[in-house]
Amino acid sequence: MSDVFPVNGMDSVVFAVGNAKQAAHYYSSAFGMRLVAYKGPETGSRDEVAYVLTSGGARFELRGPVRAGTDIARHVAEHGDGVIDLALDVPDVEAAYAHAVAAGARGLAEPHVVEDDHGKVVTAALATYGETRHTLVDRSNYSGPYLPGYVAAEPIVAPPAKRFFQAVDHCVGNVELGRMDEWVEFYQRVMGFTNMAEFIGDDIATEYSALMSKVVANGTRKVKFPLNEPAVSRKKSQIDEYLEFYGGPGVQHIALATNDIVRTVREMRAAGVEFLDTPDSYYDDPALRARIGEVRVPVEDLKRDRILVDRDEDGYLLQIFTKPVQDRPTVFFEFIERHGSLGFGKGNFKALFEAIEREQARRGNL
Ligand code: TYF
Ligand code: FE
Repeated sequence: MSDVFPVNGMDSVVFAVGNAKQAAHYYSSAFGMRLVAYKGPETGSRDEVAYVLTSGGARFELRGPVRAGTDIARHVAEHGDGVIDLALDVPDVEAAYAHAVAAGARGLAEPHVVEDDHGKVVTAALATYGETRHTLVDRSNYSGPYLPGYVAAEPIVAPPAKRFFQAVDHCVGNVELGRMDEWVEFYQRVMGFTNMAEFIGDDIATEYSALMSKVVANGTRKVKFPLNEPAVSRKKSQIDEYLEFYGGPGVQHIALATNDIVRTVREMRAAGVEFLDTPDSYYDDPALRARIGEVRVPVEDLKRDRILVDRDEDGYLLQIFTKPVQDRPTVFFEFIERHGSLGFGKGNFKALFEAIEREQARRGNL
């Protein structure tokens, strides 16, 4: 079968933030990322600054306004800090864009070449849920630090001896009530993505999650996009809380792949990152030990660090979730260490959603 929309992987996750200078420091000192590129007034970008940071193959761009009246300033005023672009690395921007637009996607930028002394980059952009976009990027003929217009930059603080994460595992979107299936269908039609087995259906929703979720992925499963919608239930859904405070649909969480979640969590906690708490009862439940069998870390260590564990037919995974990383109860991160499992932690949904709801209640939003 031929892939109608070949994708190599995530190119970068782009954030609009109110104070990019301080955000760059946070992602350096607390997430162990390395500043690699910059643009701003000093480099001829008069209205906007951008800091580009990497950790292994994961790349974040933090864009901030230098003055009022810019699009980034408006976005931040409306949504707070958030993700504006899940940029995709594609081998053929022209073909991908043409396919997407023919399939009904809204084009935001036609394919075009940007170039400097380091070579050429081809990009185009498509609209997705809310004000989020997918820029399509082919940088295979480019050797600069990021894109034309950006200059190389040095790390803000000394990066940790071992990086805390090495890739973006999945990016989750929250959409309005009743719209999830439309967006699943969008990714199927526009990008040829297919549904993955894991989903949160009506049954789980009415029992405890107050949300429904389906996952779409590209052919190689390198790019995975779960999509959530609120479920009608007695309590206010965590998705409704997000939609209210973000001011519409948007990216809910970015999951980052680590190969040593214990070290990652310890070092990030020491740097002041807040993670969701999991009750002792989760670890003391004999059913958990029976369900997960042998994993590489003693359950006592998982308990100390509040790391969740799940097993399915393909293997197991370890995961943990941060609290929201800005003042609004919107975007958060997940860290995930996979050992064969291709899932998203189905066995943890109950404990996870209870932990999220405790936070919601503390904020007065439940
Ligand atoms: O990405 C996932 O599917 C898991 C579980 O609001 C999850 O991380 C699902 C919905 C949600 C928070 C986490
Ligand atoms: Fe996730």
